[in-house]
Amino acid sequence: MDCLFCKIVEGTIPSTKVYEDEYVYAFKDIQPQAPVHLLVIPKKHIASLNEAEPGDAELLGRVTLAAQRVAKEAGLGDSGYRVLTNVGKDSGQVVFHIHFHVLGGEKLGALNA
Ligand code: IU
Repeated sequence: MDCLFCKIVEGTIPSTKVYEDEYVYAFKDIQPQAPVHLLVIPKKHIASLNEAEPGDAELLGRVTLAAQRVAKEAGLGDSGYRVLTNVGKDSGQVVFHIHFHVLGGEKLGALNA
């Protein structure tokens, strides 16, 4: 499958990894929108939240908890942070492998800014 994030998981495209387990991979965004900007993804290819199925519930729970983990490890546990996933064209999603942005390290702007 020609998916950039699948290739990052496989290691054929380099990334700066911050966390990995059997199900989840997390790395630094190459164009950070905040002092801390990480991406947390399931290793399984799911195009977006729109394509997630009931059987993905546990996996998405793992991804969410990994987002908490990398945020805390980046020092954001007390200051707070934002976790978001873009879904489809109106959101601006450009990579169609579901990913959760973890943003923080400064006071973040309004959600739809
Ligand atoms: P989006 O939610 O699909 O819009 O976000 C995709 C993100 O993937 C975006 O923040 C890019 O900077 C980031 N990214 C990356 O980290 N490494 C890459 O090789 C590519 C995009 I292409």
